[in-house]
Amino acid sequence: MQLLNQKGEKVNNFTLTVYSYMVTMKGHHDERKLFSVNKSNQNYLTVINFVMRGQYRLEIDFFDEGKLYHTGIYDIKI
Ligand SMILES: [Cu+2]
Repeated sequence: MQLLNQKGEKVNNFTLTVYSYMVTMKGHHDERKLFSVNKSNQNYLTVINFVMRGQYRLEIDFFDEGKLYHTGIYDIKI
């Protein structure tokens, strides 16, 4: 994932976490992960395990100096 400011420049000063789960099986394969920042290209990286086909939801929290700035909710079907 890339984070861009309003000028289109990459930024890396946020801390990102993701909470992922299957919408119809909440509690069965939930994961909480921290993103790391790749030093060379500033991309935010994490690994999410999709253990079976179905509907997943990713709740990504964006923290700015420890304060929650935004939560993005992303639905994907595998
Ligand atoms: Cu499942």
